[in-house]
Amino acid sequence: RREGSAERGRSSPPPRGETTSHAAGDRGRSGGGGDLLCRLTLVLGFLLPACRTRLYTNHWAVRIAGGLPEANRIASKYGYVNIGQIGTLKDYYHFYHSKTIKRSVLSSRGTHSFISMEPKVEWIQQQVVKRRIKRDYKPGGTQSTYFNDPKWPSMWYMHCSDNTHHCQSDMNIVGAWKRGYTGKNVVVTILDDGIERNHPDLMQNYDSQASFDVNGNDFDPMPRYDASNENKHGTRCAGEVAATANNSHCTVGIAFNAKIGGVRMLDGDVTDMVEAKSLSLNPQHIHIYSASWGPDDDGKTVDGPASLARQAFENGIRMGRRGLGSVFVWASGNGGRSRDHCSCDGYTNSIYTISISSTAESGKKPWYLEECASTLATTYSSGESYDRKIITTDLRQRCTDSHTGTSASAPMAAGIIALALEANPFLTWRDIQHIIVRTSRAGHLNANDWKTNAAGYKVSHLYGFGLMDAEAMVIEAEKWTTVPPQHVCVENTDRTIRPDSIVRSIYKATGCSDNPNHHVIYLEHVVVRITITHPRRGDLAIYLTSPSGTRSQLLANRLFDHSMEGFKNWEFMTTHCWSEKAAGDWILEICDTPSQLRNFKTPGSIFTWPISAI
Ligand SMILES: *[C@@H]1O[C@H](CO)[C@@H](O)[C@H](O)[C@H]1NC(C)=O
Ligand SMILES: [Ca+2]
Ligand SMILES: [Ca+2]
Repeated sequence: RREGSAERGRSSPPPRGETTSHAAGDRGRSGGGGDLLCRLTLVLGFLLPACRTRLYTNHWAVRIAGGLPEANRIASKYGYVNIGQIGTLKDYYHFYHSKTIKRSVLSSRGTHSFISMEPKVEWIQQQVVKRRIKRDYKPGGTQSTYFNDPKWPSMWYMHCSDNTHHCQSDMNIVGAWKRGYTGKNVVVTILDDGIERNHPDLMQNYDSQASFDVNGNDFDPMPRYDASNENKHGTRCAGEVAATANNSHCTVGIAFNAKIGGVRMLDGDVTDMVEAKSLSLNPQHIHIYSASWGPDDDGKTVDGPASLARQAFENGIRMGRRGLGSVFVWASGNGGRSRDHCSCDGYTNSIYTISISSTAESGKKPWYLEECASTLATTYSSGESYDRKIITTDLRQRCTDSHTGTSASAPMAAGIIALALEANPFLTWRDIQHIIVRTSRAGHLNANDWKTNAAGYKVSHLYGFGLMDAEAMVIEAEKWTTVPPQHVCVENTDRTIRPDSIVRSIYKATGCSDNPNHHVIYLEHVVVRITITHPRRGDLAIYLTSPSGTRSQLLANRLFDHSMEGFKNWEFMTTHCWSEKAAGDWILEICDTPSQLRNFKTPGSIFTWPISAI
């Protein structure tokens, strides 16, 4: 569990296999359709008339490639005024036509409408009037969504700014609700120690088809009760996602209309098979799997999914959700105090999982946080003892305000992703990662390593791309166009690097430009598979610099890692080069800082890095 100290350890070999990705090609997006009006029916207290008559305006959204001069030329040819690019949407322009009726129930006809036949016009949409919803609920709190759940007023991470503590951001969850998204038709399961399915705040959304007891091999995931309430963890995570809203009980889930299930799999021996069964439960029914556990966060373990769990991940992303891909959300780890580094955890390090870090209410780094380059984004959780914690459902039909650690952050992310999946159920597993990269924000999160990569995204080893933003995610999801198929380019360099204190190795990558099926133009994940023999693994630090100059730390020194096993085909992953170009010189640096604990009589090290990546 990623909240306390009880961890499980395994001794399976490190993973290997498929690596890096990205998708080449067109990054165009289509605009949000007029159908939206019908979707925005009930928006928490604001009852909107469903599917009202459309009111057309004399404003158009137009997509034209070729830059501003071309857009201006086309605008004047058909009698429009080009008001300019639509926000940050490249190639999308706001056109205005003064000669049409300002508000009409009929879409506009006339010579200006021939613009749609213009070959350079890729897409055009006359704008329809939408009901204006007040979104300035933040200042003062007078517009705050009101729920009668007793814990609602103290749920700071959902409506922090109308709270006396004045936190800085609340992940805009209420903003997503007000746009009509509360998780309807989305199914989430919690892979953990069970779920109290008859909890008054969970029973309404409980989904037996998203539940199983792998430990007991039956269909009932009820936790095993003992005096110490050891098995409270899954129930706590579940409430964060989908506790019922406004039922006068306990809390409000982030996706309070989602279906929630639980898999009881941590209350017994965890094996590769137990993991594989859990990760592959009912993949045509379950959309999101949330896991807040992993190998020991003791700062000396290197472990990841073994062959069955790997297959479960791969089947999930290929076949789950009818080919759109199961969504696996993972807690990045709680080993901060043991100076653990999440690159040594093959679950968080996997390209198939969305690895989630935590930040405290203040935006400060929590003591348990593990840094690494594979973290995608961050949600709130506990921090110092005076910082507030996470409020959720608890075992024995109770409620708690002390859920903590990255354990609390992963289900929060799962809930936010559920809102985005309601906004657009056709998002693939990679679309979701792209949307998270684009919408998460550095904001007030405190780190000394924030950098902007060549694609313009701010990223940190503490927080990935930053704090998740639910409203920005549903807006992006609504208009999202599926990314092109993933290309995997594996470039092999078998080289041995002489032992030294720092070795630098430059590898000139093409991004597989000679093979159209593998050619990677823009990067998503970059994986470097490394084999190192070394007398003390914890003395190593590894950095990778992309052709655009973005430097990721793939491994940090680990104080407690005295292992002589080195790394055998271990896959280090970084998200920091997201959307950068793949081709060019990659620089791998391995720094060996001999600690006092090192036995100097042991011979030096041999590094090879079959770089399988890009
Ligand atoms: C919650 O329920 C109360 C009645 O107990 C009602 O007055 C209120 O409008 C409800 N809130 C929302 C947001 O639906
Ligand atoms: Ca409730
Ligand atoms: Ca860890």
